[in-house]
Amino acid sequence: MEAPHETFLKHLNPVIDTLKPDFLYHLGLPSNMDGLREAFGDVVHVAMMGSGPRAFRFAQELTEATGGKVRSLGEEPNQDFDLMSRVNEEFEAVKAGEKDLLDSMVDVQNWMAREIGLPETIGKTERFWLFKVDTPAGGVISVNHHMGMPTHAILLHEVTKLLHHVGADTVERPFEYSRLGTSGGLGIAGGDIVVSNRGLEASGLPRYRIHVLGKEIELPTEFDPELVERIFSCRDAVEATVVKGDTVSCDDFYTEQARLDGAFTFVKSEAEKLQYLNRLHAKGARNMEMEASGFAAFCQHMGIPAACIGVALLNRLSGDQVTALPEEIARYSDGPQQLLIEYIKRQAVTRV
Ligand code: R2B
Ligand code: URA
Repeated sequence: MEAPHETFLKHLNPVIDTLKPDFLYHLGLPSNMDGLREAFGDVVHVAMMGSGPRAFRFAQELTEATGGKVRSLGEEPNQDFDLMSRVNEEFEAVKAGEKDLLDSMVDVQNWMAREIGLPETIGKTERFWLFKVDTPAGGVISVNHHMGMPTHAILLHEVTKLLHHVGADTVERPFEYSRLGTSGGLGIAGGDIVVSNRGLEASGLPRYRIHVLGKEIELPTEFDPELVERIFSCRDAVEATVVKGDTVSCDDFYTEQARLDGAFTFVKSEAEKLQYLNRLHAKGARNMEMEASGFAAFCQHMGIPAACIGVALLNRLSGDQVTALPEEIARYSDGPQQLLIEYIKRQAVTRV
């Protein structure tokens, strides 16, 4: 039984310490699972991004860039492991209806990854793809959060509970969170990166509102100014233009983002749309997406230093459709990843 530790987290719910185990349902990880503390007890940073494949690539690039090591909760790499005969057995089991094809694909993906030191998923993959990399700066989780504040909030609750259960939330070494994402630029070009000062709701106000017991609760939405500055100061390491600004978070890509190309639209004209977007720009907003304000509110409430790094896929003052080619989008999406990798590398130097 581990001794209780002093947590840096604010407003941490004491009930979770009475749950034996606390089942982190969407991650598929019970808090008393073997190996969990060894795998996650050293986490100093959690990088979150929309898509599972992007979380995989970030973990892979981070491993390579830092000389880090991929962490697994599965079997250790083993000289006697015969990948092809295991894949064959798996194929026979699926053919015979003894194993589900999709479960089998995740196992095969992880066996292949383990053979060559690529990131492996930890926990179940139905909702989130979670990877862990041991870097010289400490443990880093790379995980996807899907689209929008509701799924991101579920991930934030469960990852934070996970890190508390494994004792990573110490006062001596508080962990940090980041979101790496895509967005619509406001007066900035495709490929430009915004490190957010704070999140704004679609009205342009710096707040995040939720309803609890039928009553509205309003939370502030500031990112950690010191972490924002530390990440921003790494911009010399990336080719893209990096700016600081506010980020507008909406509950839809189409309707709330005032697009004229949704299945329906409440916006009557291009002029009406531009009036709204220009008003946000004049107030200091530089991009528009779907998570920053809920993310900032969660982290500010719990005292977790957090930053949001969003790349523009287009300038919304010039259009609505994302017409960038797939290779351009891949290059744009790599910008925030490279910025954060540089930050993590510099943290390793500071910590030595
Ligand atoms: C940016 O991109 C996604 C929508 O395409 C959404 O998750 C966001 O915030
Ligand atoms: N993601 C968004 O939410 N909006 C955009 O315009 C582009 C990406």
